[in-house]
Amino acid sequence: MEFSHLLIEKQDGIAVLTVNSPKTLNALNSRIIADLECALYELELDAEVKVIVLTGAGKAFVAGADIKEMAAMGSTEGHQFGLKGQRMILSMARMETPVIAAVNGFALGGGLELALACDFIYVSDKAKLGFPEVTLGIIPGFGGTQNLARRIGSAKAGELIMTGKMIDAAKAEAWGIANEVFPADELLDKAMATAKQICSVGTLAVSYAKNALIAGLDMTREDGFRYEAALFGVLFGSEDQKEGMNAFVEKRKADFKGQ
Ligand code: DAK
Repeated sequence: MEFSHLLIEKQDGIAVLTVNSPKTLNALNSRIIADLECALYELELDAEVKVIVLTGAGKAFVAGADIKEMAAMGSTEGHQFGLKGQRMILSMARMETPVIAAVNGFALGGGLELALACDFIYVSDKAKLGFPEVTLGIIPGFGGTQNLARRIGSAKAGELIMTGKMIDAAKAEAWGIANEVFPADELLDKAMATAKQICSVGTLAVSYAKNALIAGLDMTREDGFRYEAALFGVLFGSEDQKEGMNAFVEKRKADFKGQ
């Protein structure tokens, strides 16, 4: 399927999904939100794709939801817009395929929420992150209050969300929003190298690990342990587990099939 403001490039099990509307700093309008949900679903169903790298064209990752579109909305349209965005964000958590955010520039508001919905975030040294919603008289609405507080705690999340200020890449890393900062011209290569590493390990194990990590966040510790044990057990019925362990014993490289 073709998407007017998304680019998809696939190579060796990795799909690079680029939000491509640089004139408006990749701001998320209803069309782009719907297309992103569709594209992610399509990539999830593609057996060749083991990892997705999400990035933006030009100087922004995504500078937020489209303020010009939102400015004209009434409450029904605002509600529909919010539901659409939340559905896209929630569906990312349910995906089996890991998604790495390569934040190349501004990740603001809905853009930061999109990055936070990825499994982890790499940032360029040019990136600026923040939740400017309060400067517009609103609050984050694509799960930002929940996902950021879970990631870095309510105090730091509160400082970002209640002030609307932007932070730079170094602070994003120090605060635990970003895993690592890279020079801008190396960001994509670094994300691709990590994606390649993920492609080389047990595909089924990766998706179960993602599932355990995300589902466990909403469980008690004990329920999380039980859930982890159940998934652990299921993997012992998989070909990947046999292949991984046999390859170790036979001193050869494992050839995982994701089954
Ligand atoms: N929306 C629409 N257009 C945007 C945009 C945005 N978020 N961000 C930038 N643009 C457009 C600019 O208007 C400009 O277009 P023209 O004027 O040339 O037509 C073009 O992109 C280039 O931007 P600038 O000229 O401003 O570029 P600068 O480098 O000078 O500044 C900037 C970059 C990122 C500091 C600045 O553009 C900026 O402050 N942008 C707005 C950032 C922002 O406030 N983002 C948060 C948006 S609010 C909801 C759920 C979620 C949300 C809402 C509802 N529900 C549940 C209902 C989410 C809300 C948000 O994300």
